[in-house]
Amino acid sequence: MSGLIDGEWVGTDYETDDDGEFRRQETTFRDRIGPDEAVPVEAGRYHVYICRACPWAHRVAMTRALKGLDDAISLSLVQPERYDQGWEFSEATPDPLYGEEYLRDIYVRADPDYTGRVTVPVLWDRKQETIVNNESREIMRMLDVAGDDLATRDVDLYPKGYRDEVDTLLDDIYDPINNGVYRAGFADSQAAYDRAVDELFDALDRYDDRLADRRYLAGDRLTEADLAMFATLVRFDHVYHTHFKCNRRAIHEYENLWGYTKDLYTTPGIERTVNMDHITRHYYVSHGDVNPKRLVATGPDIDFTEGHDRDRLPGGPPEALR
Ligand SMILES: N[C@@H](CCC(=O)N[C@@H](CS)C(=O)NCC(=O)O)C(=O)O
Repeated sequence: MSGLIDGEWVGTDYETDDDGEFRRQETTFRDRIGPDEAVPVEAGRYHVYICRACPWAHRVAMTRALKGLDDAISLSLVQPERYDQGWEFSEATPDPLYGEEYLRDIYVRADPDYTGRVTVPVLWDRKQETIVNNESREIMRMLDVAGDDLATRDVDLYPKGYRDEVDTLLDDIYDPINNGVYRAGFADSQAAYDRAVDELFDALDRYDDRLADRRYLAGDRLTEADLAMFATLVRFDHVYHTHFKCNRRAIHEYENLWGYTKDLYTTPGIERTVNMDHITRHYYVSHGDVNPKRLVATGPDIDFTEGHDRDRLPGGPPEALR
């Protein structure tokens, strides 16, 4: 067990099961913000703690940026490197709410007896001084749907008529792709690694095909599923390919996935949520068991802004982003 046990810090190791397979823990704070929920939608009430390196947190940061929720929902960062005390605040990335030293202090404020991992993203309620939710998929959905009342831009990432497909896509890419890179990187046995890598590249091939005649995963509309996919793809060539040994192929070598990644990167609002310096520092430095010398790899030399040919496909970014 890592993270906190009954509010006491016990460390940051990742556990694998008897087969050497990495198992991600279920998250525990699962309240919802919404007009019919216990937690109301209110400007200025909520804060999100994220790390720019984290792909799960990235979904939330992108939703906030695309919908123009910056003034309504505040956001702050933790230091990208994570050592044995877990996520830290620093002079460059202070805790704006309480001036705490570690993110775990925020978890203990929410629940003095908290048992579980201390993860980002965290959605914090300033009024009740507690964590509303720490599950990225749910926070993304809350900001997207409930956050509509506070949004300054008409951007709907869970459009009616697409909802079942978006949910199916989010489920379908989670295990082999979003979590698949971690299953490869944190595997403790060759068999677990081989399984993860096979499933990952099978899924990437499948999605490369799917994107041949669709601009986005669900078709002509940009949706939450694209944000979830992009968060993994944009990190892939710099960290997952080398650090997590997902090196059968790089994303910039795929015919459609590469153009798709560049298309999303250059969608107004997205680029400012990507911090490749934080991404590389986090991965190469934080996992001492995977990369004991903690040297940060510097490549590859690829340009997410070099242009793409996705405009030929039907659809495009929401009007409000053009
Ligand atoms: N299920 C969570 C997972 C979040 C997660 O695992 N975040 C990572 C960073 S990429 C983390 O904070 N790890 C710290 C730890 O597990 O100790 C979500 O999607 O929000």
